[in-house]
Amino acid sequence: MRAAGKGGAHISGAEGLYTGRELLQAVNECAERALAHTRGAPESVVITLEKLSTKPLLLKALPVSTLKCGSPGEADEIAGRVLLGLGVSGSAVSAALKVLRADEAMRGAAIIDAKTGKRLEPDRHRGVRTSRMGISKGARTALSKRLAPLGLNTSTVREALVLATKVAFARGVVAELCISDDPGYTTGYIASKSSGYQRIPRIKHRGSLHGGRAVFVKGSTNIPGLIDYLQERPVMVTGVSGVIRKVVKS
Ligand code: WAQ
Ligand code: MG
Repeated sequence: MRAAGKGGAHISGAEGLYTGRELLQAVNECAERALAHTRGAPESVVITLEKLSTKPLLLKALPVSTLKCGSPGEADEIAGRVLLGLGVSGSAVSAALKVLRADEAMRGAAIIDAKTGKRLEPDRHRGVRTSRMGISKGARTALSKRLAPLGLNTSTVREALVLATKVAFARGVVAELCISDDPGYTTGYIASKSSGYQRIPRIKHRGSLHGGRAVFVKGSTNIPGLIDYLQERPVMVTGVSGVIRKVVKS
């Protein structure tokens, strides 16, 4: 689903993989979400349905943890520190934060060279939209069971975890940094195959419309290949990892 406001400005998007009757329910939920979005009323909503022509790649969801963070300023420091530990340079983190904290949110993610901080996606206005990922019924039930005791069993968290899992398993990806563009949602995350999905509370002030995603990649990455994987390759999360109860110090 894609919902846009005046002049095509990004309001909301969503994607998933569904079978049978789930599909109609998903279409309904997408329409509802688009029409009642906190970023504003859309001028257009486009819902596209496509049949998969290849079997999805099956992945286990990244483990979830929550870092201790008190403010957006602290979040930037934490992001710098955690990402440096994963091999992302200070200049690459700065380049990412510039995009994620810009007034106008992109529809997709910026792709950034983890060493040089150079933007690598061909369309810098749109970015690259990760699509064709979903979660099996069994994994969704298992995930809900693990997230519920922590008050984290929301579609926002579940969908972000599925997306982050697909991105983390891409060839060449070092890490991902995300800030929601919803004015009422102030938690972001850092995700990677080695560190899992680390939530960062209070990464932005309530009410702000900025947000975005940055995917940090090794310099040697085949960018067209990466974009093809992110946009086209169907990925299904069919298993879950642990959810760490305690807030962890970064
Ligand atoms: N592919 C690439 N980039 C995307 C996609 C996608 N499918 N969906 C969103 N983005 C980019 C786009 O620039 C948005 O402006 C930005 O990310 C934020 O999207 O554990 O809600 O859907 O508590 O607002 C993460 C924390 C929530 C969840 C993320 O993102 C938690 C969220 P949003
Ligand atoms: Mg949003």
